[in-house]
Amino acid sequence: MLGGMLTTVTSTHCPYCALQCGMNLRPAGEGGEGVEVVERTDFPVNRGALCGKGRTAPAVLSSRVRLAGPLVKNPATGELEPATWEEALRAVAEGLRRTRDGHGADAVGVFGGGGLTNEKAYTLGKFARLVLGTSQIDYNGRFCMSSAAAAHQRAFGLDRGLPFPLEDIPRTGCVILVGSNLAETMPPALRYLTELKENGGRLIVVDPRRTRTAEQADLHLAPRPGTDLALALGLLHLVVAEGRTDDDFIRDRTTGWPDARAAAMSHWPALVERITGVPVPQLREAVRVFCEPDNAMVLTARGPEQQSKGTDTVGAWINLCLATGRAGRPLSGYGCLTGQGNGQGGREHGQKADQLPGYRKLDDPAARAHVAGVWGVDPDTLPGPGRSAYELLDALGTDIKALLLMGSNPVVSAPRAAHIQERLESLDFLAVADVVLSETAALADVVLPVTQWAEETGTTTNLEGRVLLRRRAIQPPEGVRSDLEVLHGLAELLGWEKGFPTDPEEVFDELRRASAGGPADYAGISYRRIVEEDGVFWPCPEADHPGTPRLFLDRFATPDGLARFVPVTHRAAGEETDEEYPVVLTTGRVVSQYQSGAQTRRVAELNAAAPGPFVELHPRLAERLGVAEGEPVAVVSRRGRAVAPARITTGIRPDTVFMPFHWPGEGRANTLTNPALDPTSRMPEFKVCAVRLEAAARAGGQAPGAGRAADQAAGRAAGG
Ligand SMILES: Nc1nc2c(c(=O)[nH]1)N[C@H]1C(S)=C(S)[C@@H](COP(=O)(O)OP(=O)(O)OC[C@H]3O[C@@H](n4cnc5c(=O)[nH]c(N)nc54)[C@H](O)[C@@H]3O)O[C@H]1N2
Ligand SMILES: Nc1nc2c(c(=O)[nH]1)N[C@H]1C(S)=C(S)[C@@H](COP(=O)(O)OP(=O)(O)OC[C@H]3O[C@@H](n4cnc5c(=O)[nH]c(N)nc54)[C@H](O)[C@@H]3O)O[C@H]1N2
Ligand code: SF4
Ligand SMILES: [Mo]
Repeated sequence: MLGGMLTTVTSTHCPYCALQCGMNLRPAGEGGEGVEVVERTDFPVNRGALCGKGRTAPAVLSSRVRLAGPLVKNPATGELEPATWEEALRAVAEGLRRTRDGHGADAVGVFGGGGLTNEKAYTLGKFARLVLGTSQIDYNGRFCMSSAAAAHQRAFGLDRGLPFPLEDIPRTGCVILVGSNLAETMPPALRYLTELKENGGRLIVVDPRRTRTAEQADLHLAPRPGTDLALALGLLHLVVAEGRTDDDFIRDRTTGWPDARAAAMSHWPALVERITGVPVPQLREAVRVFCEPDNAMVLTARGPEQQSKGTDTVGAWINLCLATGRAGRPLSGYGCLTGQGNGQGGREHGQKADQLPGYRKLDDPAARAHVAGVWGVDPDTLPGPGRSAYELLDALGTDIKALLLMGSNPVVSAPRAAHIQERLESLDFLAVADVVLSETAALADVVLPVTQWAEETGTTTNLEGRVLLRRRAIQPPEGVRSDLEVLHGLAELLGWEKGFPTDPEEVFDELRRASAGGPADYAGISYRRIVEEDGVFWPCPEADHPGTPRLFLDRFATPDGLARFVPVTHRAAGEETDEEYPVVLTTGRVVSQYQSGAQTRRVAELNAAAPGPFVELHPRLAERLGVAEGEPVAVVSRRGRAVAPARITTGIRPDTVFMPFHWPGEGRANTLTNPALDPTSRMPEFKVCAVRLEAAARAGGQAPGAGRAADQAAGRAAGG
């Protein structure tokens, strides 16, 4: 049952992706106890447009699909059974305390999410460091945009996904969109690219698949997955060879060009064609289209970033921007299209292993002193940096014996998921706070059901760095509590009477103070300003500061104000194809499901549109394998085997197959993926691993050797 009655229309934002579309909610349902989404045209980012996920988001508020009350595992039966909140919170506090007392504070881990509001992410980080005293906290954003974040830091001294608002895109001359399928992952944002073309600007899309986004492009480059680094270096080589560098910009605004230039010059066009599969004439055309207009942008998303060389890859695209003077100037620059609802804010306020609020570094003594001051503790009591997300999950059951998880479903979304599932099962104690019984929550000792977007207030920071307010439109049902209430209750049971308020605005005001003077400075932002100004762009250090929609126009955020070229060279993926595993698997998304699917797989309309997993493959590969459209294909990697129906299309490279990762079970793409980590960002290589294919119907046993023959066929197709 849903709670109290809603009387007026409430302006708020979508619970899902980083576009954070504005929407209005109004009462719906027989007794007016539910809500429905109605158009909100006054919010500039989406101007009323929504995708199907946003439109149907209220369906997850229904008692039919959500958790109604806490669950505690009965040790006798191993089954989760209903419990009171008092019992559940006591069980969690007890589980965490027992582990800490027996094995030390670092035996307790915390895993957060980029979907959590700023208030929740901030409180979760504070809870881990103060109440639990553990260094072992990280979050799923590590799996998302961490490589772009690291490259941003390295080149510009600051990481904000887009250094300019989306509204600048239609006014530039050319956009290179690298590994983003915007048409499916942020549909209302496609408008910016359409307007770009209407204004005479050009669009280049880099994707191994001819996606709905690539279909919009003037030029589509389809590299072999995992070769974007070589591609960007090849383009930079041609920029130099054709005399298209902006030497004044390089001299006045950057450092490190000679080394970066030398590194690029060893990537000859013919070599780059051989590595990437992109023909030299297309490379030349891309350089011409990018360099001819006065302004241009490069935007990356998960394609080039989710690689074991993602940081260097993004670095190479940044180098291309810097060498051509397309950064730190109006209508030009590099940006990363962040993914999760609070993908930007969630990486700024301390749920990351090495971080304190305001995007401060945990190992910086001044940062520790400042934040400890706000928290009223001795800086020496703050733990140091911990492990990255995959390393943390991989340590479950060994070094880390208890875990508190809030806002992620790693059983479906972590790389090498069968192994991670085993690690989760081997824990002494697992507590999960979620809105539904996700695949990960189902493994927990205690499940804490929490309120959802429309039932609570909090801020998110969208992909532009615009801080927004989501507002409560409806009373939550009886049996659930907010994440802030959960952390407050646990803190109290663990001896912290104060310091964990449950009122989001009170938390935000503390976050403002904690972030003051840091790189992501929210000090001047208030709930009231956000509402009055359609969001406020950080940094915003003072109440009378206008916020900063555009960064780097005068100087970059490095100590000397100059952008830093980083010399990078191409290297192989963590796992290359070979005779046994001759095909490249890449993974990603479809428009009608979100992430691990925990929420969207519970919405009938979305399931009708995207009912299950599939393996996208080229007709040539399908034919040699002997599978027809819709027939089951087994995809086998060194980590495991997944089976899903074939979806045959000429829109993919013949040496590559694609699987979306939204489903658990037999078709789980992450059973296959390789957790090779980027050395800087610790991003796992979701976008590249080596697999072989088998026609699953025949590989079952009746025809021994058939699978093997099919593998070899796949190998020939891949080679050809
Ligand atoms: N419908 C929907 N929308 C979403 C989400 C969702 O789950 N569903 N999730 C949100 C989140 S958290 C994120 S991070 C964003 C992600 O948004 P995107 O990055 O747009 O999504 P992906 O589908 O992961 O990857 C984009 C493209 O990268 C391509 N690709 C694969 N390998 C490579 C490669 O080696 N190089 C290049 N250049 N491209 C490659 C894929 O073919 C794919 O078309 O979407 C957000 N929006
Ligand atoms: N193979 C492959 N794997 C990938 C990717 C890929 O491209 N390929 N992409 C990666 C990327 S970019 C991402 S971002 C991750 C995402 O993968 P996950 O981290 O699994 O993200 P979600 O599915 O959004 O999980 C969020 C969970 O938290 C719950 N939840 C939602 N809101 C709240 C809240 O406010 N509080 C609490 N307590 N719970 C909440 C949801 O119901 C859901 O169960 O997947 C990664 N995995
Ligand atoms: S594009 Fe993203 S924010 Fe907008 S409605 Fe869809 S999921 Fe929600
Ligand atoms: Mo993401």
